[in-house]
Amino acid sequence: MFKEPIYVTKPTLAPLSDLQPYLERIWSTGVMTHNGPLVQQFERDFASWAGITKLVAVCNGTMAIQMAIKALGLEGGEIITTPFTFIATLSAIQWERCVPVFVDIDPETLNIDPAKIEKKITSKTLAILPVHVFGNPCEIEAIQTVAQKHGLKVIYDAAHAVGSTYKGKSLLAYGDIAATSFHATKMLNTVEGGGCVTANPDWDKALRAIRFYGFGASKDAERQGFNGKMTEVHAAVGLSNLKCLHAALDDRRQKYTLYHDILSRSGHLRFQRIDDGCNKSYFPVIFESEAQLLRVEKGLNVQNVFPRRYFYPSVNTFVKLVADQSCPVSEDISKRILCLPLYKDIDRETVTEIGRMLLTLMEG
Ligand code: T4K
Repeated sequence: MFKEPIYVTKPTLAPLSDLQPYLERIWSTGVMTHNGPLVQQFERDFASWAGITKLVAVCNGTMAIQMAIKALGLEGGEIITTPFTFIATLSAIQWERCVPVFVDIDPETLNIDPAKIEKKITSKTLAILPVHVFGNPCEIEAIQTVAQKHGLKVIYDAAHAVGSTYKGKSLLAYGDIAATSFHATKMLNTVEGGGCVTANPDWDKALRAIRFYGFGASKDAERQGFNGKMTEVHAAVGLSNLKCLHAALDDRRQKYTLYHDILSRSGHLRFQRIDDGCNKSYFPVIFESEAQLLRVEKGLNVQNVFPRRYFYPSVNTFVKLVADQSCPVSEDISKRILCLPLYKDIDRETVTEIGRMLLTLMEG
């Protein structure tokens, strides 16, 4: 049994001494927010790190999705999305008065199944909003083909996708707009934070106006907006953490492989089928049944290990929020999937020990 509890994740943090100079700048100038110099620097440095044109830094990942919907003028329409996601995807859609239409997932990749999208398109459909689940790239070409055929916009929920690539480019470069998260639990964190990425200058301009109450360069409000700003303090945390991002990604890949090597010895566990460009930021394990998962989870909890059921329940089953729409694959996987502890500060011995504990519990 571990002395201290081991949770599913821990923030990746740069040494405090790297943050200090940024904070001193803020304290000396008094510029704390409103698109200040550190937010602008974070946008430039992150864009250059990821090899994307531009980033619009915002206050969180949920707001990034909402802003993307607003910038593309989709309010009130139907948006096709995945049920296998965090509730934030749904809430962003609903706050923009859009109707979520769920399309089931591929049981191997855990991403939206593009072959099932077309059947759900109606005259009210305006966009497709897939999620790159656990940083694993969606079937981008197939989604683009359906979108183009029906004149739909594509917004990727890329909350997990920092550090993932697809065909040699950052995964954030795909879609009309990609919305990511810089939450404390994500690969790159600004405490709370998020960002929108688009190659279209008009949408980029719209996003910048929306995040600042709808104001553009003039004093007149150019459009409807709200307060979606990232603060200077959050950008400072992001700038210092950005310097450790490559190392954090390497570390994550190694520990992912370690878990995979150990757990592959069980003939009863299944893993997400991932593309080479996946950032391996999460380690999900799929059990044969929910009963088996609950038994193993309980056993790990006794050893002071606290994995998380991402994502459970399947979002289409939140019946107080959405009309009943059956998605059997997502509902089934949601009940059988558990994400194991994986983060920078967890050492290889602990990963090995958790892997072994899990194998033993499987036998019990
Ligand atoms: N789209 C998708 C697909 C998402 O997964 C998310 C967020 C979003 C959109 C929206 O992005 P944001 O608006 O959040 O930027 C967590 C995160 O809060 C959430 O960001 C994330 N997805 C979701 C998958 O996981 P919880 O409820 O599991 O968080 P919590 O607080 O239980 O944290 C998990 C573990 O992390 C804790 O056991 C301990 C550790 N932790 C957490 C925090 C907050 C720390 O060590 N320090 C911390 O400050 O939702």
